[in-house]
Amino acid sequence: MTRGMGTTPPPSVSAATVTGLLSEIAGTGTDALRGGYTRPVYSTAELDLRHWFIEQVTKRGLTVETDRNGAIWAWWDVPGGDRSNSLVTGSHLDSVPGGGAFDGPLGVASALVAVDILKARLATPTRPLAVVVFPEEEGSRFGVACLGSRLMTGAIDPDKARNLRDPDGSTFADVARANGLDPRFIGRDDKLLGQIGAFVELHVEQGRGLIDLNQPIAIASSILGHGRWRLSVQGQGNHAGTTLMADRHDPMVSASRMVVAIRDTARNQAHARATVGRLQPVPGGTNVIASRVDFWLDVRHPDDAVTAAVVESIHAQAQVIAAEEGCRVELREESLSPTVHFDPGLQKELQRALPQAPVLDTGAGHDAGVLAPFVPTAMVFVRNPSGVSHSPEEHVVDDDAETGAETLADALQGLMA
Ligand code: HGY
Ligand code: MN
Ligand code: MN
Repeated sequence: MTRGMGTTPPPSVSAATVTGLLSEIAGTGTDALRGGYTRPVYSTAELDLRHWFIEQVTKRGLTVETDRNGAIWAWWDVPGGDRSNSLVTGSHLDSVPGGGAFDGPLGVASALVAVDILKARLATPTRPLAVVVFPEEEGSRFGVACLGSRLMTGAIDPDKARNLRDPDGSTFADVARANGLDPRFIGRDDKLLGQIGAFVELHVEQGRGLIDLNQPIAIASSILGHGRWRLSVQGQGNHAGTTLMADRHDPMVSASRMVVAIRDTARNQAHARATVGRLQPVPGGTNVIASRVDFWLDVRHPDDAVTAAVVESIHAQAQVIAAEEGCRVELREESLSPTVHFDPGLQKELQRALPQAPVLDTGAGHDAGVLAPFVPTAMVFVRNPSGVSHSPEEHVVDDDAETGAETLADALQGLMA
């Protein structure tokens, strides 16, 4: 891997390493049941990670601010403090249930080490630099992915956000208020958006691209369009022992047939991906025929019109299945993100700084994808030798982790020139 800009100071100067920083949080939010990490936004685990981040950036002399939507911004200001045309990097600290150690935290830890490297190379930044941690990137608690960056860009209606509920029934407004935000003021932040000259997010690769290319680092070209829909299947709850098979209207059977139909529909559509990873029977008793089954559908495709057509076909099939089973089904869109192509100019700048890095698209959503329509945005991926993500198996080897941080520092320095 050739270095793009400058030479990295001897280890003694940038004492922190990505691996070392990640080891500091390795015990936070571990999930004994699922394995891996469960760090939903504003949970004790995620709050501990927020405190860790604030400690780290304070140690680096950065100015820490939390915005109206709960994102934490750590600024390395230029003399005089003008923040226009700033360079922003960072990622998220929340996780999916049973997630890996790197999805989110790798981007945050790499940004911290990149700041160390840049501080060793430059007395003061020629552009203001900020490290940001966005809340609820995974949407694991309130159901909408990238909730923090969607609020900041106005991509979600603040009222809809305030009324989002977590599995316990708490609203985002209540949880945000309990964590120091004023829910009346969540929403688009033109001032903050206007300050961002470029956003570069480093992230663990969540596929096999870099393994097959035998490269440690890639530059992102695009993010597959993706959405989430909730299907509620209404049947007749009843007793498992006294209800004859012929007399049943079992939503669990309907939902199960629908899940297989979803798989078949996606299999028959080139480049489509459809997933049901979460299913909730009500009431959920072993000896009870469910009265209702809710499940969530995740559909992705490079062409947004095809995503819509796949969902429409799934909905039509679900209605036929429900009717055959004497049930009813309702489908409701929960979030939708169009396919995003990153800023070509920024991508060229990164390619100049990282001449050997291949350019890859991704099927995973990111805050960078939400910001892309509003500010020049780019992403850098770090090799994941497991090729697996949203799972405890997700991995990054130490050398690649450090290469990622140095690459990020090179890229940021290139954008400072
Ligand atoms: O779901 C995604 O693609 C991302 O990991 N939030
Ligand atoms: Mn992520
Ligand atoms: Mn993720």
